[in-house]
Amino acid sequence: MGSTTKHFRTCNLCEAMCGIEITLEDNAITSIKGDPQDSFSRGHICPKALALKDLYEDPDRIRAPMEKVNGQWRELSWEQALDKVTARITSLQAEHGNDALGVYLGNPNVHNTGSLLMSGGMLRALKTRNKFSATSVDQLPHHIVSWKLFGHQLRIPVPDIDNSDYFLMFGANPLASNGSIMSVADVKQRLKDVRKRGKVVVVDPRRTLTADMADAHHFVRPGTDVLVLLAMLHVLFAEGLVSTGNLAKHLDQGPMSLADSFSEYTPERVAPLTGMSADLIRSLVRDFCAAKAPVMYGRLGVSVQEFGTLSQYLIMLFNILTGRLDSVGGLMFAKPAVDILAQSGRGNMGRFHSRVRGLPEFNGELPVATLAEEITTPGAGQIKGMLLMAGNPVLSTPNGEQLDRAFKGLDLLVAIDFYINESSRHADFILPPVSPLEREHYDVIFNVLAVRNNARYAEALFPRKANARHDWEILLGLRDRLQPARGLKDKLGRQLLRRAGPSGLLALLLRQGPYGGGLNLFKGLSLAKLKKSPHGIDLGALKPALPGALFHRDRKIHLEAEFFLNDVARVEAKFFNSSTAPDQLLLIGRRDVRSNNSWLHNSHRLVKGKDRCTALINPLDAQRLAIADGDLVRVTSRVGSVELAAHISDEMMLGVISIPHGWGHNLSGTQWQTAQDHAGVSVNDLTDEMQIDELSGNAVLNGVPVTLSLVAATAALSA
Ligand SMILES: Nc1nc2c(c(=O)[nH]1)N[C@H]1C(S)=C(S)[C@@H](COP(=O)(O)OP(=O)(O)OC[C@H]3O[C@@H](n4cnc5c(=O)[nH]c(N)nc54)[C@H](O)[C@@H]3O)O[C@H]1N2
Ligand SMILES: Nc1nc2c(c(=O)[nH]1)N[C@H]1C(S)=C(S)[C@@H](COP(=O)(O)OP(=O)(O)OC[C@H]3O[C@@H](n4cnc5c(=O)[nH]c(N)nc54)[C@H](O)[C@@H]3O)O[C@H]1N2
Ligand code: SF4
Ligand SMILES: [Mo]
Repeated sequence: MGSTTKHFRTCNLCEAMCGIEITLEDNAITSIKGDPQDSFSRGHICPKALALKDLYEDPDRIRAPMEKVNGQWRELSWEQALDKVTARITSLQAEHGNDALGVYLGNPNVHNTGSLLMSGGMLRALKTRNKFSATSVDQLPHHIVSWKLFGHQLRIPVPDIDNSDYFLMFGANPLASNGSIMSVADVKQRLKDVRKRGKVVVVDPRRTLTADMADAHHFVRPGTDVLVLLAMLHVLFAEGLVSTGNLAKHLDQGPMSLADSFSEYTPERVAPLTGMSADLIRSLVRDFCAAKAPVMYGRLGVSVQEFGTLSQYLIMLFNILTGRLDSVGGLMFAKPAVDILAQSGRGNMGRFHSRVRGLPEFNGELPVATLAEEITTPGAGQIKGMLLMAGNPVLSTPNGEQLDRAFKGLDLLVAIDFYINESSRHADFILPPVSPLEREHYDVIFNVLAVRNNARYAEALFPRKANARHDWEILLGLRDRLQPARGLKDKLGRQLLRRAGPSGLLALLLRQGPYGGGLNLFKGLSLAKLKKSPHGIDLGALKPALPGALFHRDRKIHLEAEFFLNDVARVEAKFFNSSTAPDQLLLIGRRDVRSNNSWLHNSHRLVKGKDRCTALINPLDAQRLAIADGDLVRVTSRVGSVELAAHISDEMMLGVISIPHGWGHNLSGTQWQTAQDHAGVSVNDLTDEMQIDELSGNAVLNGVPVTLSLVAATAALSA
């Protein structure tokens, strides 16, 4: 008889932090289930959790460092690989300057405890200003709003979903995404509970799964949320509904002076542009204000549009002016056990600008929409080499095709990744870390954004093999070579850090954190206690946290009207002084619960079945263009065109088309067999790198103008 063991941990694949129970028989995974005893997720799980097993077992996963020589991959030892990469980076920077090396950090870094806690020194050792990340195709507006208003880019409040009775949601589909900037496992049940107390209302150009279960769903024309929000603030002032309540004492200025900014934006004026009637906009405000514990939440659909930052500001302002920030059932600040805010930069903006287009840095990073031109435009400071860490920007950033060509022309590309993806296929070196189950896990970031305070830690399920490396070990290995220790103290410090590893740092941070015992080793939350609590420790509901949560020296919320509301001039120019071509459709994205950005398509169980990379269009648009369900259509934008099957559905707003991102696995040289069989096309071959939210530099991925035409009818295709 073989041995059966159970292992409990949190799934690190998305922001929901589900507790899972993994069963091992003779050291092989036989099941992954939701852990009903988990203090946070109460047994919830989604189909992606099983991909953790697939990732671990995947024969396509790279397990040894590799170098491409004359177009052929060959394996290296870790010593050889790290030495060679260091030599190449050093000579590149010696010849062309430090900024000639660009870095791109992808999304999985924030789901990786070791990378989060240990990468700082390595990034500094690279001495380059050309740092980019997935932040600027995602949540950059949220950081800017929190940095300006609360004094720290990570001081982001989240909906207190468990106590809310009116949940007004713009541009989010948590039933597919499992929640974002709102870590909330089991979101479906939690939204059902909101409905029992009151209402869930969704504003989205598509009737999504979330919209389907809501009390009301309203179509909005992509990219016009800013107009709806300006009008909602207009109504708030015009109808005397501003009521900051307890928040008043925390504001740096009286809010009534802001009224003028919204005076022009009557619901009647914006209605024809947004597709939402004036009556509807008024009723949204009135219903919100009539509820006991309402909250307004806006997420990715709002962030990645032309007025993403202004829109996120207006959502925050609306919550503030109705007294819904730091209030039970409103937007609240979490109190995580690891106070990562104390350990990280508060934010900074515009200290330098990108070389070619002059876009501002935020927190030391430049907008990724400018990456390709920084590689292809000659001159001092041109990027000649790239380090990709857990990212796939060819599929995930605007005008991916152009970036793909740019990567091809680089002198050096190094990827820290366990797959050869559409971006790392151009690499000279691949440095593969272990897969998620081979490392310890604690959610350092997502507990900052959790709807309930809690702490969970899991050790590696499988110890890493002797010839494998953790991400953090790769990073330290490169750092030690690029910037050798200076003096004995530095040397000892580095040895200590390496020996401590992520869990050593975590133990310290938990002790120093708000629930830790500090110097008293017998008191408070500690790593040892977490190790003895496989289902995690619940640290209670979110609690009001002002003014302590604020980082500004005066301990006030800064309304920063000038910085944000100056952008209204751009709104005026865009919507009221220009016209759009009549035959254009607006393109938006979409997420599916069985997909995760660009990288889980190598798991057969997640990609099998119906093709999910389709163009969703409204029946009337289809009729006008003589397109039938299943027909092959061509979608064209300023930057490119793609061909894929159309799927006709009245879940789409008229004039809007939706294509999911993360597909397009038909490029040669990648190393994922299954994904290639379910290739799809990349929507980011349509999104436009020149279309950005000018206030932040964030990419515009929703509301991209495209045209649509029939390539071949299904009948012809099957003939
Ligand atoms: N059009 C459109 N584009 C979008 C979006 C959209 O909605 N529409 N969404 C955007 C958003 S929100 C995001 S976050 C980005 C994501 O964009 P990226 O972060 O660029 O891409 P991912 O698809 O997450 O690719 C992650 C890579 O990391 C590797 N990886 C996974 N785990 C680890 C690990 O632990 N260590 C290392 N070293 N590597 C690992 C995977 O193998 C994969 O190759 O895409 C953005 N792009
Ligand atoms: N299954 C799955 N889960 C994921 C991911 C994944 O790829 N797959 N990715 C993870 C990541 S990195 C992130 S950042 C989160 C994102 O999580 P969410 O913020 O929930 O993002 P989406 O599911 O893309 O939902 C965005 C919604 O915005 C709508 N939308 C598009 N344009 C507009 C617009 O102009 N106005 C309005 N009001 N709405 C608009 C879209 O139709 C869509 O329903 O999901 C995470 N979770
Ligand atoms: S929702 Fe799915 S992918 Fe996200 S943490 Fe839970 S099980 Fe993992
Ligand atoms: Mo994201």
